[in-house]
Amino acid sequence: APPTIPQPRPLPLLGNLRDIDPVAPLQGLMRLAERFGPIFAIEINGERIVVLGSQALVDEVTNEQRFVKKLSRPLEMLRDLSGDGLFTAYNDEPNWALAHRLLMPAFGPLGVRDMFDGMLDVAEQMLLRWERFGPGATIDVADDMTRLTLDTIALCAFDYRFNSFYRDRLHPFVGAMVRTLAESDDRARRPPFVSRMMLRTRRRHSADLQLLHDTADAIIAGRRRQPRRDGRDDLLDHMLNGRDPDSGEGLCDDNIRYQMVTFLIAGHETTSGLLSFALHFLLKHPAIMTRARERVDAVLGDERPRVDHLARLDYIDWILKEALRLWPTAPAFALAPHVATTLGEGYRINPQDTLVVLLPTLHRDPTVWDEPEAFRPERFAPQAEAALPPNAWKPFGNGARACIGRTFALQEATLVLAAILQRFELSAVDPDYTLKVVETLTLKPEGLRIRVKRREAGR
Ligand code: MNH
Repeated sequence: APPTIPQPRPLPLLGNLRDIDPVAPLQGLMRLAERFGPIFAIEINGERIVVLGSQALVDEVTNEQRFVKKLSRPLEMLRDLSGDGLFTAYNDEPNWALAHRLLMPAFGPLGVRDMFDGMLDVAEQMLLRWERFGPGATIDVADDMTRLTLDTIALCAFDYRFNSFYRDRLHPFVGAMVRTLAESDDRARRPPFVSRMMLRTRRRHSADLQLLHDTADAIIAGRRRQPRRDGRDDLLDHMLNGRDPDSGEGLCDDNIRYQMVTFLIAGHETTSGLLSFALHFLLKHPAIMTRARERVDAVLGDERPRVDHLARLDYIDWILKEALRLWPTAPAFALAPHVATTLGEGYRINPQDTLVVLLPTLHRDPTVWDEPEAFRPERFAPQAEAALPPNAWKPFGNGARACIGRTFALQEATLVLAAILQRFELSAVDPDYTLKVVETLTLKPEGLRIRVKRREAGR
């Protein structure tokens, strides 16, 4: 007989609902993985979810001949916001392939190099603000990283300025977005009739969607009224004017709006979390902080950062990758097999199941990483990285549906981390801060506050 997939005992009607942590579902799954092992099942609203957290199993399901991306329930709920935009499109929706072909070049290495000036523009706004407020000011790390990454994606992709560093409170877009993500997650767990009865939540949700869509529509209308002056095409121009070379097709207005909210959301929450975790780890590991600063000083000296510096900031790159190992900020992705099949030691699965790759658990697989909990950037030094087994580190997802913004995110995060270290000494407001991870579909360290002091040397 085939082995049965371990599962906490389900209740009639509720299934495994009470095994889910409503506040921090992902960290709840990590605890279940410690109890049940690298493969276990839970049943939510009649759907069987098979959670995978080892390199061996993930290596198997990343085979695109056998498995494809599945929209998990929360992503299905998110379609109210982003429809058939790249992130929430079904694999066979025509707009996925069309948008993928039209937009890939802008997010490739050359396209992203062109966005360097926009990235530096926003980073310097943040550094200047930190400098002006001085060493007595308390900086909420996650808030400022959110200002930074939201402004960066909007400026680089759409030539639009949120001007978040000129406001005391975050732009209303951010609140609407965070609530929309959280509501999509909650809806995925609630029985549908309960969601329908929650009138106040529904009203707020509609208002949030409206604000997010209006923001995108206003940017599109602005561009139609007034094309960019420098004659260079940005991502928005590619969306408005791009035509498929074979079919001559372009993206329709609804789809452009969906892509825009997708980029604004996917393009900033995750990178903001990455920078916040990276700063947390540097503060907890003074020797790594010191080495990072030495590397930055050796490469940048007192020069204004340039795109050609980035390739030499390899230690910063390792730090970011190691931060993404321990706390991958998009912590899971979902797949399903094309046809009924078996997995691992003969576990039976079928296309109705949702396979969830639980990244923080995968990234702690003890057969791959020694002392998995230790923060060690050297794990990503070229030789060490090359020796890793395949699919042991997957923070950007898999295959055709992997992250389109990977190069963008890593370039932005490398630049920002280096520019911060070049200019400031950092200290935690609370030296005993212990990491608390908050979840809104993405992960962030909660309550991390720092002070910054201008360095004597540096720029
Ligand atoms: Mn991103 C898909 C992680 C930054 C735009 N991204 C994914 C997936 C993961 C992911 C995982 C796959 C999801 C799935 O299989 O369901 N992304 C990240 C992380 C960072 C990140 C960890 C930063 C760190 N992403 C960005 C940035 C952008 C972006 C920046 C845009 C500028 N991501 C996307 C889009 C997709 C995606 C668009 C969907 C791609 C597709 O399916 O075609």
